[in-house]
Amino acid sequence: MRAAGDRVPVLIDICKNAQVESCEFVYPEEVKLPGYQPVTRSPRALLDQAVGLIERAKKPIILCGHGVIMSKAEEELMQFAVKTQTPVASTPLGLGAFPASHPLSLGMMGMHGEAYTNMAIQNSDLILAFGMRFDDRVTGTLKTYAPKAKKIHIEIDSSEIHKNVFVDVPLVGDLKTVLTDLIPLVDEYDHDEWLEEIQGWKNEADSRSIMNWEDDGKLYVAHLVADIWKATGGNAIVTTDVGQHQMWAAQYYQLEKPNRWITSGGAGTMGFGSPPPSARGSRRKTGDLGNRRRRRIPNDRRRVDDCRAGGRERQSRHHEQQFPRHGAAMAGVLLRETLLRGQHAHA
Ligand SMILES: Cc1ncc(C[n+]2csc(CCOP(=O)(O)OP(=O)(O)O)c2C)c(N)n1
Repeated sequence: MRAAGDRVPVLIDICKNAQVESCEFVYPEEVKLPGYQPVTRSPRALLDQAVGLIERAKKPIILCGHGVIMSKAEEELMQFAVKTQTPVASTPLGLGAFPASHPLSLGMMGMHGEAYTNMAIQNSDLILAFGMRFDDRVTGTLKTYAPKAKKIHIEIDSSEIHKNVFVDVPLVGDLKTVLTDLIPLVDEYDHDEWLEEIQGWKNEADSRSIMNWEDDGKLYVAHLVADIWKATGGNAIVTTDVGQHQMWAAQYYQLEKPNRWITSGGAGTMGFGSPPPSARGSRRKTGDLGNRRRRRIPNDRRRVDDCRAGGRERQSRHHEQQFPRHGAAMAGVLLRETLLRGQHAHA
């Protein structure tokens, strides 16, 4: 399936005779799976329906999921958002697909997301869901989820359509292909009033934000993560385990680019934080559990293992031994030490 272009977790079930018999193995040049023929393009009639909804929308919002990164559709997302002046909220795994510093970026949505982002979703009249699956961590109670919004869902996995949230226009296909088809069909819009309304919620939230607190001599994780973000110029590859520190990293490490955020999503098991940074030498793995690709990385990109205070002690000796010679382990140790010192300072 990976060779066929999809990058999802794959269960390999090896039957008994394959385990005990022997044969000549030739690696196939082209993989053809009769039972796996994903649709990559949406029909024009459905695209036109989507265009109609986009045309009528006064308060549209894009929900950007991991699918944007898997489909390599970051550029198309940017083109669509800018052309239609539609703000972009991100799922935890979609972070980095749209630059956090962009004026249309609303950051992370959902249970651990920004309140103003969730306000924008709840008050929107059109949701454009790009490569995301309306997980309960981003929707909350489905009965009250975005009640005024029409919904367009672009998603390669047809089993996700109408699964959690009923949508008005399902566009099953590869996001990059579907957006490439859709962008020329939509007009340019400005949604100044809507963007101002969101800005009002954002200003209100900013006035209470921990990021705007005066330095009172205490160490706050939000400030620490933001300082690491500044010190690394936002260019580090950030890996996390599962838990509160993961959400802090998601909230305060402002990602500008994709594939620098290695964290587990729906399959969130504690212990995830150990394998990614322990990839050998200066190699890295990118993406979610099912989306790991090894690549050489330039030495100037530092890894920050944001595993929280004390977390490392629980990890196995086996993994300890595999930490790379430079980079992540050091950053992880520094962060942990600083957090521990911070905790002691509070005690
Ligand atoms: C294997 C496993 N067991 C339990 C959980 C449920 N769980 C999610 S976060 C968490 C606490 C994690 O604590 P820690 O690693 O110290 O990180 P923190 O939340 O303090 O940042 C637990 C028990 C899980 N996700 N995976």
